[in-house]
Amino acid sequence: MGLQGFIFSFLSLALLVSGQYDGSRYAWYTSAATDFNSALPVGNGRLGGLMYCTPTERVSLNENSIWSGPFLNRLNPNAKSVLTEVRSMLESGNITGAGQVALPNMAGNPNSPQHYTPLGQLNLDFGHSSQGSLNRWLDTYQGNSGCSYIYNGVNYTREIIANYPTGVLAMRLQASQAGQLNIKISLSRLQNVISNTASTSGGANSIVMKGNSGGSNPYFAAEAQVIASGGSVSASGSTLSVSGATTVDIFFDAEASYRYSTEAAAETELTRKLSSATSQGYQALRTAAIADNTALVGRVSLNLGSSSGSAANQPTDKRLSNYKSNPGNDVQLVTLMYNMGRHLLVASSRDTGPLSLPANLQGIWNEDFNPAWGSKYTININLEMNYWHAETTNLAETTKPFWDLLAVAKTRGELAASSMYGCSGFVLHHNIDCWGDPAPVDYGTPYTIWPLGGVWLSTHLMEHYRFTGNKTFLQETAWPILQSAADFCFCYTFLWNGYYTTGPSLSPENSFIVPSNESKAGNAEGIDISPTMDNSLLYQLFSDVIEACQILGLTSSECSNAKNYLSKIKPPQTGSYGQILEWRQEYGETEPGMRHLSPLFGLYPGSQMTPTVSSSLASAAGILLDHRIKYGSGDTGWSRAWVIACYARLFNGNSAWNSVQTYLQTFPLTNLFNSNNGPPMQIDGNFGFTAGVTELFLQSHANLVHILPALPSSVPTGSVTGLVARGGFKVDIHWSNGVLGSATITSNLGSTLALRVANGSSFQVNGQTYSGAIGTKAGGVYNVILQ
Ligand code: FUC
Repeated sequence: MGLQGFIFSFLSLALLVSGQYDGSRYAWYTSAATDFNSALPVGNGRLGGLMYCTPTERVSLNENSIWSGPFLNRLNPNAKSVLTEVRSMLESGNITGAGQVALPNMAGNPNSPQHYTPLGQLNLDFGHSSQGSLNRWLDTYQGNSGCSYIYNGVNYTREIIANYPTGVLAMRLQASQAGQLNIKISLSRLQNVISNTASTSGGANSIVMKGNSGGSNPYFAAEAQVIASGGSVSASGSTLSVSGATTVDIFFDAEASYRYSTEAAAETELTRKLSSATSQGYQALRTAAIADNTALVGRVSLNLGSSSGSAANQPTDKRLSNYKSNPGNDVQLVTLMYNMGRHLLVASSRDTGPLSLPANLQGIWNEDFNPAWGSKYTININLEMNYWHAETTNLAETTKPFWDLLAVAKTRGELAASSMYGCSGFVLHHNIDCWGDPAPVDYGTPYTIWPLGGVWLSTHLMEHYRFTGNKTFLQETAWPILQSAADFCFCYTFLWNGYYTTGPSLSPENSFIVPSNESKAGNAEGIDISPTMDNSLLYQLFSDVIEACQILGLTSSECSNAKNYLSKIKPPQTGSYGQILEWRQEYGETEPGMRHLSPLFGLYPGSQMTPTVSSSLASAAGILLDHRIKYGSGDTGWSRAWVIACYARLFNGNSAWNSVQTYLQTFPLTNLFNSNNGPPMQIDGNFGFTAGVTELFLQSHANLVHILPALPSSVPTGSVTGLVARGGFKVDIHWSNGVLGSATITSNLGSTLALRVANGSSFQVNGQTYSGAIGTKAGGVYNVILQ
């Protein structure tokens, strides 16, 4: 064994022997993964790997542009011709009839776009029949994963890293005694493999697997290169056999046609990345991967105190089960889950060039050729939620793939706007795929005909500017999309009772009971005009356009139109028990505990219903939220995460904390992937959880940097450092006994700083009593303590 190998094994053993992983940082287990939901995820933003650590390892592999097929034009050619008719039916109270005309004539054909598919798996047959003293871990800080176990008196270790700078995955396999590694290595895929060949020619041990989606597009080539020290390697068919080695390193890449115009170009890139990886070697790749990962993940540190006794020192699966009966004992599980949300975003969403792809419904990890909801981009909550914590937890770079896909979808959506609605600008409905397919998806009145998907996505653009102050981004990336989103809305909305109104539309994904005289009374329907969420989205979009115009000094027609339209957007209405109304009238509810909180967009992620902006709307939002919870809302991981954020926005830290605990008792799978209360995994809740918890400690959406807006009484003492507030402020907060100890605010941009502490406490900034917004200097540091 070389010295490096020895040191590595020694470190792994040291972890194993002490059994003391930091319970806020590591997910770890004493048994091998039994399925996808217990295997541990790494990723470099484009390639994903899930390691099982079973005796015969199967690392699940993904490349984020390998989807089920090429772009499908699914636009329904009848849409435009029925639009006016459907609208008039809705206006005149024929709700049932409107749905019956809208669905067959506007739904896409076929109903579904393409879906995300697996790349395949890396199989490692060690010939081991048992695993003693097994230990496996995921480090949410470094972004790597590994395991060790004993077989026949030899300690075996596996480690997987995802390296973003070079763009590869790599593994190191080791035995503690020289010459004890014998491994059969292969790549496999259940469908559509074109070729799969192992070779040792020219001294390079490699397996190359090529495949496609059944047709030629997308096409991909994947390659594993194997370097064995202290043994020999032979090739037969698609398998490489290593015998008598002590250390084996595997370097892996895959490149797909989504990003390359020819197969040859994709293969050239594959060769380039792998030759760079092998010439650096495992240790250098590992060091670079960790440096890159920790530079991002390490920006934020959350400390909510220590768990009681040894609660946080148990393996993660045990902690999850203990937490169900004893949530108060293991506060560090909140911190671990928080850190997991940031690890998973960094692993599944990086700028990998012009056609980067954002985290989909499963992030980047999927081993199913027919995954739940196609593992697509659902854009009536899920993709948005994936990025809620990106800006606030100091990972703004991870949003680049979001903008890339939005730009692709804009081009597609402009054709859809013209074909379906006779409008300029762009329209998206409630799902898109990697090609930005803008046509309506599935076939149901509560979800299919919803034309504001592009508007919701577009509201993220101005948010990015608010956090980063990046004017080049605002001008070059954001403005063309905002302009196009607004152009669609100017054309598509119509005046109804004095307000610019959407329709046929819906309130994702709720339905209501058709009132008497509005056709089939008592039936459940979803299609209507002027749902509250649409109004809130239009309000946000037009406000964003006006803000962008001011910042960029623009005078284009969108700037004046947005002002005109904004003045005619219907404000949220309240109903019989004081609640925010979901629709234009108070329909009977089909599902009082509906998981989507669509009418509360203005509470979170919007700001229309914030207590400091409108106490009456905030209180109506609270009434609806309480009503939803009373009847069982928050019953999927993502829904519960949204609930956390909403209670935090209402400054109700204790209700938010109840939902934090309910979340952890109900939704995490063994590997901490979020679920909808059991498999399949869906990653939005991981991200939403981190976003929601962040809102407890820092908010900045209402022109105020609000420190400790919703501190739960269960976490009286703690700290969080490195969060980001709008206006470009880095914020570190320490609190004890339920009140602010001190906050340190670093101004990145020199913006004006308006502050609020907790429930309006008096405080000082740099020794001066705070009496109103203060000017800051870029780089300036502002210390806040209570008066
Ligand atoms: C929406 C939700 C479902 C699920 C799916 C991916 O349809 O209502 O719960 O999250 O997206």
